[in-house]
Amino acid sequence: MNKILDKIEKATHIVLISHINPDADSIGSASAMYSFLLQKHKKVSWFCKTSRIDEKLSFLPWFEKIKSRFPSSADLAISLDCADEKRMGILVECDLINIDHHATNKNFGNINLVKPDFISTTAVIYDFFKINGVKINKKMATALYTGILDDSEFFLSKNVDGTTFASIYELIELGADFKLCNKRVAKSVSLAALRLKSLMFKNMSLHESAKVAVFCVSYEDMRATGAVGEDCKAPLFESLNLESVEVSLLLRQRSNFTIKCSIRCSLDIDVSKIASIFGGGGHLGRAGFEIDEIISLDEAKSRVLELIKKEL
Ligand SMILES: [Mn+2]
Repeated sequence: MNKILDKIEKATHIVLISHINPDADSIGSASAMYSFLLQKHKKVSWFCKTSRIDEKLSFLPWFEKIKSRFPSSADLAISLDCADEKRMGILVECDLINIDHHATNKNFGNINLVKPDFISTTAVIYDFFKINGVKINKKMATALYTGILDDSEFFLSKNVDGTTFASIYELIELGADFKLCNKRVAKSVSLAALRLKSLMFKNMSLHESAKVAVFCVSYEDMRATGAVGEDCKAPLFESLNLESVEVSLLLRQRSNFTIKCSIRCSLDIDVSKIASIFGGGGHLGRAGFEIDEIISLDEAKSRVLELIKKEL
């Protein structure tokens, strides 16, 4: 742990890295770290390769500081919630601290703080702050709460336990603006996201006696609705509530015609094994990967379905 504080102490310009297509956990982690590094009187930058970030996260402290250009003068980088190096979207040449909670993380940093049994990267950081006696202000508490809220699927995921609620209680005591977080992250939905959702459910197909739900989202669907990649997540989760469904698969075509895949599962199937075959990663019930070959959504669907069938 102190190796991390040591590295931070010695650095002059630190860049925080949120992953490509960042979620609330990656943005929340970096936001809390940003405040912490300012407390340490460090020069801080925040890098995210994705230039169009979900607006609903813009209430998080320092959000406006996010840049899609990597600062050349940084002498230390900290990656947050990046399951693998590729997720950073850049080849980091300076020292790197890797903070994450994905079981498939291969410890690609010079220093690694990777805790697979933690519900979110924000939970890892909260623990790090507590162990090291860091003063957690309201901004930090709000950012940490947001990551836990989203990665725990609003406190409904399988790995939620008493520790999760204890942390939430403490963060609210520390001044987390949880009502604002709930409103922005859990309650508000854009018209584009709602339109995408209706399209996704209209085109959803069921396989293996309706145990597997599959969504194919074309680039045209994304363009027509104006939705962002993150907007596919809610319908994907919701499909697991269908009484017969155990596994849900999303295949989303990107503007360059590569395909982004996400798998969610309500059983104890290690879907990250499937993701690993394609060079991706994840956790027990959720995984993601990319198919870099230019193939049709139908072709991708049959390839991945074949692998899912083997796991069922
Ligand atoms: Mn996460």
